[in-house]
Amino acid sequence: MMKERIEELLAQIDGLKCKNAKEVEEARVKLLGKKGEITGLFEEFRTFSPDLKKEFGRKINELKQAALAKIDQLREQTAVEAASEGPREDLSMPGTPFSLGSRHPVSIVRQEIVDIFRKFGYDVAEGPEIEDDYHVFEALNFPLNHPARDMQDTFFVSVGHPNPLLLRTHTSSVQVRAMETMKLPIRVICPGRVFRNEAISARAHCIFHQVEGLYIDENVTFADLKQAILLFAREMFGPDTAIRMRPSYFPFTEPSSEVDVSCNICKGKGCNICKGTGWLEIMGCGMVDPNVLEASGIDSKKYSGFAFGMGLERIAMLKWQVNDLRHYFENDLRFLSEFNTAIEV
Ligand code: 2NM
Repeated sequence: MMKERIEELLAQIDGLKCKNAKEVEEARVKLLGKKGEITGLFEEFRTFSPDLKKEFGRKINELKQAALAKIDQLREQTAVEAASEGPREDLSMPGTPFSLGSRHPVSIVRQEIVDIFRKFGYDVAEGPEIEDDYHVFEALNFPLNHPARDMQDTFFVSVGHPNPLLLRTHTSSVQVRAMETMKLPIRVICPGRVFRNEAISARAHCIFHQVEGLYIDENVTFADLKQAILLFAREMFGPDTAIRMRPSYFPFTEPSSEVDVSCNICKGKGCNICKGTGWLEIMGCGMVDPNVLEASGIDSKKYSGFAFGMGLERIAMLKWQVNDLRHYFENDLRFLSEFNTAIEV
């Protein structure tokens, strides 16, 4: 009786066919479910004498394995068939549109500036945001009592150390590292994020972005600086742009200068963006102080150079008339989506 049932079921399993997953599940329940036929055989088997158990033990287990294997195989087969039989995608339908997003205004101006200087032959260098006092102040000719070295102005990471760690207040530290390591002549542009301990307002923020540049070679003069900046300003703000330089002071340059570009909104006539002056301040610059060159091991008798630096938030403010620095950091989509230069993919 047991022998015939097993053979019958084996034949049934062998010939089992299912059209879909539901039928496979039904077949599984019928054979192997709680009240299934094979389950029933196992219950009967348990009551057998040791002799009969010996006779049927292997066969009944083989039956179970055959059923499991067949169910598995049918499951796979019906899944594949279901996938290929389902309603086909209508390839003539229009795609689902999704928004690509846009670039941050600070990223846009950084890219523009970096692209212009790369075209002029400058390399791009980056450096650490957590710097040491030496690369941010000492090597840049900041006297020990300079206010920038004060806790009020700089975020310190470690104090009570001869060369404390701090968040860089300008990217000039990257240029110091360039002077220490690069072969002369040096042409580098250093974009990066900088940190100053300021109360946050429409006109000040504790985080902002700079691009600084440095050129060192034999016989570099202030005339070279002026020409480089004029060419940059024309590329950046349009071919009719004029520049003017006003004397200024930085610890790391001598002489130093502030650079204005002609206001391309009112064409120099005077408007509320240039506050009626016809000029917009865009950067600081100067001839690298010999002390700065010597600190990084460059012979200031043989070499000279110029350096410049600009704030990206400020330039983006002029370009798009952004009236509050805080917009740049708040990630409000109503602001960010104003700069709809699609991301290049
Ligand atoms: C500025 C203005 C003027 C500057 C100087 C240096 C270095 F490292 F060469 F000394 N880097 N950047 C510099 C000079 C930066 O930003 C307003």
